[in-house]
Amino acid sequence: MGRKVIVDSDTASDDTIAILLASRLFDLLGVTIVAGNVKYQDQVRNALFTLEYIGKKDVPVYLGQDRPILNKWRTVEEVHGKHGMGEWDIPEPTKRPEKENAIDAIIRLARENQGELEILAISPLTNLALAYLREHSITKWIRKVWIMGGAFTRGNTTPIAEFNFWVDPEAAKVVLDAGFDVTIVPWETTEEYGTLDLAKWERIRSMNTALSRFFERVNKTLLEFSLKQGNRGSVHPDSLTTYLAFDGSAILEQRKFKVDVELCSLSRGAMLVDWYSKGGENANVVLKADSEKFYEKLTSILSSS
Ligand SMILES: [Ca+2]
Repeated sequence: MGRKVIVDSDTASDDTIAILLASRLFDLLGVTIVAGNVKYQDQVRNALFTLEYIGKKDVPVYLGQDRPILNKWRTVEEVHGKHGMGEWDIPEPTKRPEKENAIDAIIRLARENQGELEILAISPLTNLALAYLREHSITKWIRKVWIMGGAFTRGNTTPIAEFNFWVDPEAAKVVLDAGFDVTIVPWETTEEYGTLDLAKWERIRSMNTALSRFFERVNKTLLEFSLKQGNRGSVHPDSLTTYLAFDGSAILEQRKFKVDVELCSLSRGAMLVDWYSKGGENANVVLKADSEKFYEKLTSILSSS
């Protein structure tokens, strides 16, 4: 079996592709749902439907926090579509979520798989922060935490804050200070190396498989939004992070820094990277990645159906 992971997700558009990649590249023990992109019940439905669609109905979905610790946040249907799946009005899934809460599930799975479990946190960090506050030992049990989040030069939600950190900066601070082995793939890196331009979209379109059609439909609004923002294509932070967790050779530059998060006022949610830190480094930050390797793996999976 492959490496054991939990995907912690605010399931909408690119999250579903990250779940697909995780199900093909890792031993996916569960998907935990946390407040973020769109309405909570839509996210739950999207995750259940995705697992059914990709033939992974046996992967459990656990419901976690339906709001951040303190913040009043807003959902971003304009990025992901009315219900988070582009314009696709997905059919009602038959799969149901587990009765066990996501925070209990994270702690239990970490305990049962000590030294093995990795968390792919492609969402606000509320679930993971609360799991840590309940059971501090998870920092020793969990092998690695991969975080898609944070911006330190330009934000996608405020001038300096990336969405996941902005939704729950308190949770991000708890997780960064906890002592996990953390690798962060920040917004800037995902925008630079996780963008699929129109030529890449055309190649995916021409595959015409069940999974390529799934990709097109769930990411339709995301593509339109990204183009309107002036980007050259759709940005795929969650799936890039999932791929980089799988293939370390596709991480072309990373550095250990002391990383913190701003909790106040205008810069709330900004990631503070101490570029000249000498001691106290708490996170590995991915600065450059191999976008072609990512695209090749993604397309090989999309064409495999
Ligand atoms: Ca996400």
